[in-house]
Amino acid sequence: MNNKSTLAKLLALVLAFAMFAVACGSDDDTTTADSASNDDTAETSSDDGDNGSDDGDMAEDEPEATDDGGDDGDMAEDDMVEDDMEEAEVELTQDGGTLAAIVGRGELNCGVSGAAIAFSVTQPDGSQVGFDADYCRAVAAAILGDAEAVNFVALTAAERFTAVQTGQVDLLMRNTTWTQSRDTDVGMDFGPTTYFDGQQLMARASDGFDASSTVADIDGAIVCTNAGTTTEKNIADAADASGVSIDLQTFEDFNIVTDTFITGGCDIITTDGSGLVGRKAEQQPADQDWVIFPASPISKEPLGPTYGQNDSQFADIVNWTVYATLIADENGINQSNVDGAVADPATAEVGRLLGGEGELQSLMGLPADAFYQVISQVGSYSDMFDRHLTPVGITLDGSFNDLWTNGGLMYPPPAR
Ligand SMILES: N[C@@H](CCC(=O)N[C@@H](CS)C(=O)NCC(=O)O)C(=O)O
Repeated sequence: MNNKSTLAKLLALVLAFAMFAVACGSDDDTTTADSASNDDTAETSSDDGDNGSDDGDMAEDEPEATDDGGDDGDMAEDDMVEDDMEEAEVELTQDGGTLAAIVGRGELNCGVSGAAIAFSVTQPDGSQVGFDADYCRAVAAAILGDAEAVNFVALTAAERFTAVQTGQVDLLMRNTTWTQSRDTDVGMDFGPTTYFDGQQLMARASDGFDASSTVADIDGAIVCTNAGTTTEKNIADAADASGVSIDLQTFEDFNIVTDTFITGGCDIITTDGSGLVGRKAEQQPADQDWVIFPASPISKEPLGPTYGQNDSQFADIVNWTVYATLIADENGINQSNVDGAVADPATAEVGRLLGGEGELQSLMGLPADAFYQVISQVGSYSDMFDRHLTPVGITLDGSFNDLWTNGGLMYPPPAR
């Protein structure tokens, strides 16, 4: 027994040394090994913080082959695997099957809120209207050539991540903030931000609030929001930081949050600034004056597409659909002039983007004219913004959501 365990320890030592030697074998490997060990450290501390939650464990239990293309962690082992295993890794990370599933069923399952004014609102006939709903349509247009081939699934904030993890939805477009824990612990990946938002508060002017109010002014207030959001955590942190005590009440549905505010059950409601602007535009009673503050939001809320982890083909499709809507704007192309642009592209990039010579869409399994279909059937980024967000009073010009050429944060990579 003793001899055996000593032998096992010796073997483990030799193996560990061999792994270290391989990891440090070349400049490239050293770089990767360093970043791998940094990743490992980060993962360990995040798991600790999470009290070993199932989600964190699940991420670790994932087969190596589906784990971020093998880039993070265990690089040395990766170097030692046989060639055929490396090929298997590439296949799995290139195509997790989502595209084939969508094509097979003939529609995209897309999770939305259904109650987020200007982003996705369920209509009496069951259809969805809004900026997020249009991004679902854009992805359907890219994949299936039909913007209407979407099965919308209305989800509360608390329901949404399970719907992605279980594959109930292929894509989630639901005012969802990209955060570190959601991206790493919960089995999901995030695409490019489609709306740079930030959390604010809304109160009645008759209670003494105005646009210059701050979190320091809300001591003793009943503050309401919806459960399962970044919002509830941010406001608790902000109240602590400002040394005020609040009565935080959470509800499953933001419609109930707003109704409770209207009838006086909440002094303050808080969520993404865009949500407050939408609610004020559509629901402020004639005898109330609602004010939004603080002028500078209390958090960053980068909202965008969310999908299941480790399907890089589908991730590419969603990401480049978003980029295509922005590249169109960079080139002055929108729904009304895209046909002229296809017939006579002003630049080589426009030609490639819309399916002409040198097009790149086929490389990700899409029809060559996928992004022409997106712009033609749904529109460019500014088309969608103007259709849904401008009418409730949200401004594009000069905001974070403007193109980088106008001083904003929207900077799509080149279609090359
Ligand atoms: N961005 C935050 C908040 C998302 C959220 O739930 N926003 C509200 C207000 S815009 C909403 O979508 N309400 C509609 C609903 O609850 O269905 C998050 O990802 O946690």
